Order: sequence, then C-alpha cells, then structure tokens
Amino acid sequence: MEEEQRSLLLSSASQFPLSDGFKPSYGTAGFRAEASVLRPTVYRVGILAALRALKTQSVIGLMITASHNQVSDNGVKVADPSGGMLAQDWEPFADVLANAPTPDHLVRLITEFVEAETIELGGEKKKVEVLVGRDTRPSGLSLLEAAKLGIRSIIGAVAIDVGILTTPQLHWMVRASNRSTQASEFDYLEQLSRSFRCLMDLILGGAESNEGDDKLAVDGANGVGGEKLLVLKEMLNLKGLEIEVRNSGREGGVLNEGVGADFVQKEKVVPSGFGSQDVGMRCASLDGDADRLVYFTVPSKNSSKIELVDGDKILSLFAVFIKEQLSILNKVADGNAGNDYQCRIGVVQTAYANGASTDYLKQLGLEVVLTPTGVKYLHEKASIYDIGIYFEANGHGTILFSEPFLLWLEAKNDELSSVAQGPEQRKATLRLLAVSKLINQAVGDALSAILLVEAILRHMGWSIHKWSELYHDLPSKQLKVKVVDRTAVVTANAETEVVKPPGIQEAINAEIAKYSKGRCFIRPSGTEDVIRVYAEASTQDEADSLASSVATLVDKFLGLGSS
Ligand code: G16
Repeated sequence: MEEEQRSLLLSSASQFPLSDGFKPSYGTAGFRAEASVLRPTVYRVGILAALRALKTQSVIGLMITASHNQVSDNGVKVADPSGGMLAQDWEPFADVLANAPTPDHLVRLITEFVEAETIELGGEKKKVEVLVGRDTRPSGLSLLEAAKLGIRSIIGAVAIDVGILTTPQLHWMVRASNRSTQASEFDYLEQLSRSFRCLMDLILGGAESNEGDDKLAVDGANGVGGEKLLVLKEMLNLKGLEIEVRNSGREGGVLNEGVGADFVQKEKVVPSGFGSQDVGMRCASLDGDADRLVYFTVPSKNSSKIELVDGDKILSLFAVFIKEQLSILNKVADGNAGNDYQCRIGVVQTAYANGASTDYLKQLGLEVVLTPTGVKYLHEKASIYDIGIYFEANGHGTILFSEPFLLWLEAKNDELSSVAQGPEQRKATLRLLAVSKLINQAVGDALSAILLVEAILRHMGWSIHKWSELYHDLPSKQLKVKVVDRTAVVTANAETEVVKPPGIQEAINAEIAKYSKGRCFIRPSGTEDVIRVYAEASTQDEADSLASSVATLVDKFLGLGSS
C-alpha cells in the first residue's frame, strides 16, 4: 500500500476507536445495533463499500437504516452493483474489518484483503462512486458523516450523498446507475408511476375501477415510506385509486412504535392511527424503510385485532396473476402460434411461510423452495428462474424476471402487434412487461408492491376479503426470547432444525408432537439480540401454547435463568 493511502487510513481510523464491549456482526441485513455504538462500524463499512466499488469498477450503495428496529437502533448495509445485497463472500471481511481493534490492525487487514482480491488502490482508473442513503432516524446524519469519511479514506472512491430514501429506492438507483439508465429518485418515481398507469390501462381498458372499493389507507410506520408514498401519489394522479397515508412521520409519532409492518404482522393488532372508522376497509402497512408490505383489515368496531393479509398472501396473489398471464400466452388462439418459450417459474419462501400458503402454491402447480431467512438468500434463489417470485411472510419480497425471458416477451410483443389475431396474448405480454418495470428488480419494495397489488385486485375484480379467502392461514404465533448468547443456536435445513445446542431439537420435537398440525422452529435473529420462536397449530390457543412452551425451553437451554 502506498504511503499516502496508508496515512490517510491511519489518520481517519484514529477518529473512530471501537465502542467498548460492542462486537459487530454482519447479520441478516448488515450491521445493526443501538445507534450510539455504530459510528466506527459505519466508518469501516464506508471503507468496505469503497473497496467493493474499486473491485467491481461499478457504483455501490451504502444504506444507513435499521428498518423495522426501534428508533434508537440504526444499521448499515451495502448494495452490490446489481442492486442486490453485498456478495456473501465479502461478509467475513466485513466482520473482521468491523472488529479490527486498532488503526494499525485495520490497515493490515485492508492490505491483505486488497492483495488477495487483487484490488488496485490509488491507480489511474476513473473514480468510483458509492451512493449513500439513509432513512429518517435522527442518528442517520452523524452516521452519514462516518460513512463518508470511510469512503473518502480510499483513494479513488467518491461518496455521493443521495439523501433520505427508502432502502429499495437506493438499491434501485444503484442497479440503474450500473445499467447506464436514468438513476435519480425522480426516475424511480417516474418509472413506478408510468408502469402502473400502463398496467391499469391494460386492465381497465379506459373504464373506471370497482366503484366503492377504491380507497386504500396506508400506515407509513412513521418512517420514510409514508413521505415518499405521498410524492408518488401526486405523480400517479389517477382516478379510481385513493391512497390515504397515515403515520407518515409528519404527525409526530415514533418510528415503528405501535405502527408498521413488523408490528402489524407479528402482533396482529390494529396500529395507531387506525380503528373503528376503518372497519372492512383495505389497509396496508409499510415498515420503517419501506422494504416490507403487509395488508390488513379491521374486522369490527371494537376489535383490537386485525385480519392480516401477509407476505405469503401477497406472493399468492402475484403467483395467481402471473400464472394467468402465462396460460393466456400458452393458448393457441385462432391459428396464432402458441408460446414458444418454456418459461420456468419458481416460488421462494422461508420456514416462516404459513403451511397453508405453501400447500396452496403447490396446488397451483408451482415449484416452491425454502431458504433461510434473509432477502439475500431468497433473492439469490429466485434469480435462477425466468420468473422467480419470493416473499417472506413479513412482507419482504418481489418478482424477478430473467433477461432472456424479457427479451422473448419484447419480441413476442412485436410479433403480435403485426397480426390481427391474439389480442389477448398481446395484452398478457404487455401486462408482464409492465409488471417487470413496476416491481423492483433489485430488492423487495413496499411502494412498488402496493401498486402491483392494487392493479391485480382490480384486474381480478377482487376485494381484500376475496383475496384473503384464497386459503385460510393456519393459526401461528411468534415470540422473541432474550438469551445470554444467541450465536449458541446453530440451525440447518433452511432453519427448520437446530443442530446446536445438543438436545434442544429433541425437546422441541417432543412439544410439537403434543399438537395437531403442530410445527415449530427457533432461530437466532440477525437483526435483534434475540432468539425467535415460530409456532403453528390447528387452533390459535394451541399455537400460542406451543410457542410459549418452546420459548420456555429456549430459556432453559440458553437463557438468562428467568424462568
Ligand atoms: C431484515 C431482512 C429480512 C428479515 C428481517 C428479520 O428485514 O431483510 O430478510 O426477514 O430482517 O430478520 P431476523 O429475523 O434475522 O431478525 P428488515 O426489514 O428489518 O431489513
């Protein structure tokens, strides 16, 4: 390493001594912790992002967010050139970098890594860019400065502050920048509104939408998503869809407190700002950085509970729609040639997927695969298909389209535009093309998913109730257990089995055996310092009881000794 580079790193690193007792670890979605300890971590992730940009000679993203976590937490993650998550083989380096005890150690680690990865430092190549975004957390500004300093500590890398964004907006912008297409926030909003209008035109054919069912109330989790949705709503300027945004953050509520997709999905309780006035209405909830979406209804006036329409149901709705378009394409109409492309469609879920959803999707004839929790795993799996639909039950997901399939669709569209036959096939082609532009190809995105849900419901002529009736969820319950060391739990088989500590899986199995349709697993969270417990059974009481008995087991094997 050149002396200039070395002294730049040593002098910046000396401003960020490690926080006492904090051992950062790259989890499900980057580093997350109480914001006050994170400046050294974010500085080091700035360095990592700059190195990644030099290695790939591409634009990289760095997002400062702790998404669904409480407002006092924050976090940082990296978006790769594709707009997806940081390549997993760089995660171990992220861990060691974040834990390097002194500036000298840090420089030594970087020197070794740069050599191993053959990254050219301080070369004559053009400057590389790291786009830095953040959510609305108050700690974001100080962490932004740390990130910028980290990026600037690598000669040849430039930090571009892209301001307050949703996480999916940043991922989208990184992807677009590397594809040399228009990549500003405005371009993102433009693409969403244009493709949504196009889809609605194809669906409604100029007619107005279902009368009386055009209102949607959205809970913005008091985060960045509500604010951005308000801007998008102005751009949509569409008759027949009235979006009312609540908990936009303007009303003074606290981020993710009693609001937001995580709260709604886990607690199944009416969020703040919603209540008896909303009985029967279509409602949706975003999480703190708008990468998750769930729908819900308030069933009756005095109910504190909601009817949840979760990520599994969003996935199912998307799957039904996509399958319908593919079967139209497959039809041989009036002598017109049928489909000449064998489109491979696959669905990706995690162990949290409700058992009823997996059964439903299989009944639709779809290939369903399970991965561990974390968008990085689902996205990777979904990308092997021509159309890969992935969703976590918590509302994080999207639909990926392969380049060869999109090229085929474009060609099919041209071919069908010149023949009188096959107008339905052409419409199906155009609908799929519009969906591929509307739904975020980089990562799960609540704003684009809302628009797709709304368009499909109109296409089907379905109310939220009809949609919710696609299948009946098995009753489920989720709990969190604080333990001494969550890394003591090691899982296998897409997190459905515990391999460490010994004996705990047998004890869980013995509990499961007591319940009809019982299913239960535990796993260490990668975003919070807890063990998560998920249980399913044939009644709610049984699911609650199974979850609580397994939580007691977790406490017994690993806990703080409280029970
Ligand atoms: C992140 C990940 C999701 C994951 C969630 C919870 O979401 O992107 O894939 O489901 O964390 O993970 P864990 O159970 O390990 O805490 P978000 O919305 O918080 O970024």
